[in-house]
Amino acid sequence: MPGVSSFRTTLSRTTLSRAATGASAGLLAGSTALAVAELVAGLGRPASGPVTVVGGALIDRTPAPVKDFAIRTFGEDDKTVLRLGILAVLGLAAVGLGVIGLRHRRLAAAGVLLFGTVGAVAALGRPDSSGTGDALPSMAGGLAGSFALYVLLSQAAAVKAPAGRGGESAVWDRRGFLVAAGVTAVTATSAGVLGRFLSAQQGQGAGVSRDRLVLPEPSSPAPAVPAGAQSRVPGISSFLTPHRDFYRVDTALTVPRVDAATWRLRIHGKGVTRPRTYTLDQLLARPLIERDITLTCVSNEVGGPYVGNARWLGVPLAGLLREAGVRPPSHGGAADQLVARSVDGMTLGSPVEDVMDGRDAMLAVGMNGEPLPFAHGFPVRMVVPGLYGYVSACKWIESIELTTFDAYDPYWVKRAWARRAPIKTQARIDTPRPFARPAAGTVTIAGVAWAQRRGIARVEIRIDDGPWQDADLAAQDSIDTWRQWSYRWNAAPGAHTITVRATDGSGRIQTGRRAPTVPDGASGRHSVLVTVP
Ligand SMILES: Nc1nc2c(c(=O)[nH]1)N[C@H]1C(S)=C(S)[C@@H](COP(=O)(O)O)O[C@H]1N2
Ligand SMILES: [Mo]
Repeated sequence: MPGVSSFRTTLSRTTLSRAATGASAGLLAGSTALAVAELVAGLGRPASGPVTVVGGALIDRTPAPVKDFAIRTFGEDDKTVLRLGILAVLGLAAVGLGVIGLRHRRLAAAGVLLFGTVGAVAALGRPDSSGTGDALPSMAGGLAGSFALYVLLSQAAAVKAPAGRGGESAVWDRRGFLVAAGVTAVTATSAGVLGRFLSAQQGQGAGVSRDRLVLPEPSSPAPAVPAGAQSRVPGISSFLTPHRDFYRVDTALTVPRVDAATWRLRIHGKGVTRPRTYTLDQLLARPLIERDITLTCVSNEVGGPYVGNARWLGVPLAGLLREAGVRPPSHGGAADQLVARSVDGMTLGSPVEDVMDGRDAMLAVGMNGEPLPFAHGFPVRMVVPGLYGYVSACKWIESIELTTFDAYDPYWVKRAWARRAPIKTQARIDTPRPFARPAAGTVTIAGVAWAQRRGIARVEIRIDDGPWQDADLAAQDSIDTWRQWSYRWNAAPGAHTITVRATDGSGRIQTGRRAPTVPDGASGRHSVLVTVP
């Protein structure tokens, strides 16, 4: 029956094109919502934009193992993946609301408002929220999106209405929808572009303040890196890590761009008899130290990439604390925990005893001869040799509070990580790479080993189940830096497992016992499987 089949085709075509109309109305309204929200955020505080605050809220609620998985799998792209994920979910929701709205226009418009409200609530819950104004971008976006969806769907309803009436008005109504869609698209695009522009403008003061910053000479310069500290073996990590290769781990979806001119550091809390607030110029006027220090992330797997070595320039932290009246617990001080807080609301807690025990704990302003890059904490961050980053290396720092471990758990400690986390001795094989196929004969195995505060005294290599053999150590720079090593191996054909272990300066051999990164750092030995053809 040709009549029926042609009827069905017409029906399904109509249904399809109706659904497509609803979906495009939804997507257009969703884009409008996001663009208007970005515009309002750009007028106020860019970090209060909906994708940023919802992403931040999700990061804070991600269980430690999942976060570790994300870092492991996506590495430093984890934030891009999260952003794209949020946009994908929003896109699907927008399509859904658009289609639902074909029948239930008010409900769909209310749905868009609900998404705006979720964003507003997330914004107010951010630790760096600066008040109710942070809810504005999401609310404005929600309202704009809701209005756009209602208008578009009204036009879409008009597209349907003329069936059975005059063909002329059907044409007119379809045009009405297209016009409304076009106006919405242009509005959304302009709002989005303008919002981006305004956000970029806001970061400019910070950029100018960084460009203008001239770092003073250190009163205590770092000794020159010993000539023999940098091995020439191809494929080994360079002794000083260039900025572009330096790992970055933080929860910031948008890198905070802090204007050095308005930046302040406040020192206060338990046992602080002289609370003080410093400007950057005041800090820079003090005697500065320059030191090579290797930074390590607790999320670094055995053999992983989250470790880097830099030349830091900064203000000794112990001196500032003493001036504020702080004494370490061993000298009767009341506070045993120093909580550093950043402009984005991150908190990190270090033992007061450690930062005052004579090690080069500092408020760093320079990294490898330059002001800190924004991603690494401009204008000021903490660096404490011997402690994992999450219990010491606060970037974009804005205050230091003296308290106790009993009284306060900082960010990561609330999320299953240990209160105290000194760095574990580790050695990493940089070359050959896993599953490499080096030719038989002499193969140079090389890598780095670290045990900040203790130094590296020995590195040994084992081929398959053979005996441990001493690797050659490159010169040691300081006990706070990693140390390169290499081993010339006479490789015979076959599959081989190369394993490495280090001994620290106190004579302790790195444990072979495997531990995951949570709660206080991975342990175990790095090994690499290669095939010699
Ligand atoms: N404000 C802030 N500071 C932070 C973090 C963070 O998430 N926010 N992460 C810490 C962690 S876990 C590490 S390992 C180091 C990493 O410093 P980097 O990114 O400069 O290598 O910064 C620390 N400082
Ligand atoms: Mo970390």
